[in-house]
Amino acid sequence: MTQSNRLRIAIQKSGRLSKESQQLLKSCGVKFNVNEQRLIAHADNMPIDLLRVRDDDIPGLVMDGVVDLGIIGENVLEEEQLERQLVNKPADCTKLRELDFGSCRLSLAVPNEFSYNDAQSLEGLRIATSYPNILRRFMQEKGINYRDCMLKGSVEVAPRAGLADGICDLVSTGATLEANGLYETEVIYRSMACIIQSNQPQTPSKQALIDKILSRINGVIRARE
Ligand code: PRT
Ligand code: ZN
Repeated sequence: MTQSNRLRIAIQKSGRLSKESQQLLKSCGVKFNVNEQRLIAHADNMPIDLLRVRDDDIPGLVMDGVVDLGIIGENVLEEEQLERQLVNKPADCTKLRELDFGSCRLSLAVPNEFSYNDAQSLEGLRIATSYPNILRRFMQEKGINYRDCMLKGSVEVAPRAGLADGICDLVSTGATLEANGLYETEVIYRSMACIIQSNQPQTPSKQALIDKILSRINGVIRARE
C-alpha cells in the first residue's frame, strides 16, 4: 500500500517555505493545483504526488522512506537527525542540494539588559528553544551547563514571561528579537531550504525522474542567480 510508482515529494503545507517550494516545482515544469483541504496534490503531467505536511514531519517521512523527496529547512533536518541519533532511529537521507530560499540562522539571544561576554555568560541559566538538540551540541562543545525550556512557539516571549533567561531561536531580519527587547549574541547554525532524498532503493524509472527534477532545479536556480 505504501509502495507507489509515482514519485512522492513532501513540501510544507503552509508556512514560510510552502509558496517557494511550490513555485520551484512549478518552475521545473511540474503541473499541479493545490486544494487547500487536501493532503495530496497530484501532478497532471508527470508521475509525481506532492504531500503537503507540517515541516517538522518532512525529515522523518524521508528518512523512513514514506516519501522519496522532501523540501525542508536545514535547521529542521539537522534537529531531526540529532534527535534520531539520540534514540537510535535510522536518521539517514541524502541532501541533494541547498536551495535559494529559506535563509535564516539559529541564534542565542538575551534581554537587552543582560551583560553578555561570551557563551560562558549562560552557564547555569535557562534557555528557551524549539531546537534542543542543536542547542545541546553547541553548549556541549563549549562545555557550558544550562537548563532547557522547550517551547514549540512564542520562544521570543519566554524571557519577558519569566520562563527563561535567554533564547535560542531562528532569526532572519532580527525584527522579532528587537520587538521583544532581546539581542543576538551568537549564531549557532546557519540554514537554507534544501531538497533531500530517501536512501531507500529507487526503481530506475523513479530515479530517472529524480535526476530530471534535480537537473531542472539546478537550471532554475542558476537562472535566478
Ligand atoms: O506549521 P509548520 O510546522 O509547517 O511551520 P513552522 O511554523 O514550524 O515553520 P515556519 O513556516 O515558521 O518556518 C519554516 C522554515 O522557514 C524554518 O524551519 C526555517 O528553515 C525557515 N525560516 C526562515 C524561518 C525564518 N526564516 C524565520 N524568520 N523560520 C522561522 N522564522 C521565525 C522565527 O522563529 C522568529 O519567530 O521568524 C521570526 C524571526 O524573524 P525575524 O525576521 O523577525 O528575525
Ligand atoms: Zn514546524
